[in-house]
Amino acid sequence: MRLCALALAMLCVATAAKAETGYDLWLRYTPVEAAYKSQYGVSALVTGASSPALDAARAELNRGLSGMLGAAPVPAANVTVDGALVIGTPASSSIVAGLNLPLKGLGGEGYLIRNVTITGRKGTVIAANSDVGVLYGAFAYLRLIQSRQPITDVMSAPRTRIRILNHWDNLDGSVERGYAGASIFNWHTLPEYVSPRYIDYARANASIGINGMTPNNVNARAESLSPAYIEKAAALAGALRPYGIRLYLSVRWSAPVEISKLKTADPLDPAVKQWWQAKAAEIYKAIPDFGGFLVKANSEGEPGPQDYHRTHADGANMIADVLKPYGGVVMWRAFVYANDPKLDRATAAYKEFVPLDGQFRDNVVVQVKNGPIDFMPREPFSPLFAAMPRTSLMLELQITKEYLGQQTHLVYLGPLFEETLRADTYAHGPGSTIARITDGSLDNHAISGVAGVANIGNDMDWSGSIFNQANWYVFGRMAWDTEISARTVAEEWARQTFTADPAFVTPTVDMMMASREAVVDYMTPLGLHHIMTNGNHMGPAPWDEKGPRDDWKAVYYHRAAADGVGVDRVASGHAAQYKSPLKERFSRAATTPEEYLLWFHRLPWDYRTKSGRTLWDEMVAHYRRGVDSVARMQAGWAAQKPYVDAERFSQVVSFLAIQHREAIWWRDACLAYFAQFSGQPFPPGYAPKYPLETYKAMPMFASPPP
Ligand code: GCW
Repeated sequence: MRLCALALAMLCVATAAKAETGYDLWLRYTPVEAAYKSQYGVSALVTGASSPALDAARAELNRGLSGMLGAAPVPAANVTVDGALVIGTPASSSIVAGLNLPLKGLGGEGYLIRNVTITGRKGTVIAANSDVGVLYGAFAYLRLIQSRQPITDVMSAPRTRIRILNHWDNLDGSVERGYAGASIFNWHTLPEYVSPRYIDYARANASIGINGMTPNNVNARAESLSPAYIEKAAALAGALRPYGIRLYLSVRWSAPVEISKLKTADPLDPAVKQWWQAKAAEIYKAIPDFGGFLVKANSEGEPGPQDYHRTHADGANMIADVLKPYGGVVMWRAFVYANDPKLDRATAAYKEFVPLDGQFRDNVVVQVKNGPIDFMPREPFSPLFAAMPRTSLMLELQITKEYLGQQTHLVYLGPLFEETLRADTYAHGPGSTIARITDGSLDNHAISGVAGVANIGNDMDWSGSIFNQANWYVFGRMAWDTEISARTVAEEWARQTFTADPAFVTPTVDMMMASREAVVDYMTPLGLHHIMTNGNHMGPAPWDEKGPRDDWKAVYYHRAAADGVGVDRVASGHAAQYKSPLKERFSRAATTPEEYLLWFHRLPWDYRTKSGRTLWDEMVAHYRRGVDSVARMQAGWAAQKPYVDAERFSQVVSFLAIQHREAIWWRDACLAYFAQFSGQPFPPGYAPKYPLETYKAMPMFASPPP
């Protein structure tokens, strides 16, 4: 009897999903169901010459296949059995060379997966022109198995050259706008100790095609360029190199003054240029494949060439010339806005950068945030994208969700990234999408790229929540393939991260796809923006009118009063920064897409929206809808319990509860505030629970009970 109970208990343990911390991300490699075993079986792994990237590919295939199929494939030098997997380049493998595969169009990073017959045996080949291409192919092959898709012929090459994570990590281990713990980069223990976590970080990035990273904050410290830190960075670069990931550094413009006591950091001063030349020589000696510099200059108080009455182009070009002999690039950020109360912040970057078009060296790429202000839940795309045809432009996206609920809110960013990439700028007529500007094809630029502000920290699950991992994932997949759809990527991710069972995947992906519109609705509907708490950017504070500068106060961004709400950005000249027909469209409220209504226009509270409701009633409806969507997400997730291990399941349950409470907080605080001006009553049953003063008095991170 006792034995029987024991056997039953053991059976239960064996069948219940194993608790997971999330550390393995989407690279879990759990066993495939028996029905799939024959479909994916690999008898032998056939490799040629070895190299760091090929060894990484082989190690990953062994790890993945042994996890999923129960045993690692037998290593072999030749194909002697059916079911062999051959990997390599024409240079590293005579078998690959002999297959005469169409590798030409794949460039230096693309790959091909193909079912082939070799010496009469059926097998599969993963081939590329470079070793790192083979590594990308190995990850794609494992992705097919993990997501239970058939191994059919695949050819894929990245559309962009630089696919880079920007970590806003400080040297002391803190992370600016980080919600996933402290930095994973430990500058204290580098260079001697290369944490195994760096390798897992590299694996995760390579698996989604990311090929660059800056480990230090754009609000940079000069110390990053000191000899000691260059040595530390070199050790990190060495760990990432086999995975095709290049290290770049954020640099502080005044570093020559701070490190070497130069009198100036004027880019046209010969001594300053010499300093950078010597610094570049020192860096490239330690890191031969160093990628280049990322610069935040004359932005939010950071030093820059304008301190010496020089332009952004003067600054960028000087260091570009220094990096040129080594093949390095300069990523110069366009996130600038002067402290000028008369200037509309949304127009600022355009005004400073467009006059410089044509003046930048060909190894400078100007890095532009997706929207004109700052990573809001929704913004129109930045008009800069269409206005600098003679400059390489990179798109900067934010993965870390500074303004979209940070750690806990389940917001899948795929739809936001897709909306940006597919936006038509009309730079050269219809079809001039941000994707084609970012990939360099619209104006034939050699440098192209996408940067993502990372959401990675030393939390066990890397990203602060399981669903935040999807945002890291979709960033990489879309940087590689700017045309891939957000839904396709969500499906891939959900299948690998949880299970390929359609009963789980379909509702989960639906939930993810709806989540971005939900956050827009409960935070900033109808083109509202920047109405969050000053400083931590977390909760609602449309009433905020404190702070050293006008454009850091919430009231600057909505100007609610009895006569209306919104910013007249036709008057400010912002609408006219867009190309026709957008500028005409955005210049009239009636033709402006309603999601941007109050971004471009200041309208009376009784303005009739497309639904026939007044602007006030429409605003109330959106805020309500946002909260209702989160309630639906909670109910939907509750039904997924049978498919997910308890640990990850319950994290999502708890975080959705926080999100629901905070969505109500956003809705009610904002409506209580705007109601003072609207002059219209709440629709019956819609009034916020507390008076405005209660919302205003909440301490940090606290919201009133719903
Ligand atoms: O989004 C804002 C952030 C700052 C950040 C800045 C930038 C790194 O609030 O923390 O600084 O943008 O992008 O430079």
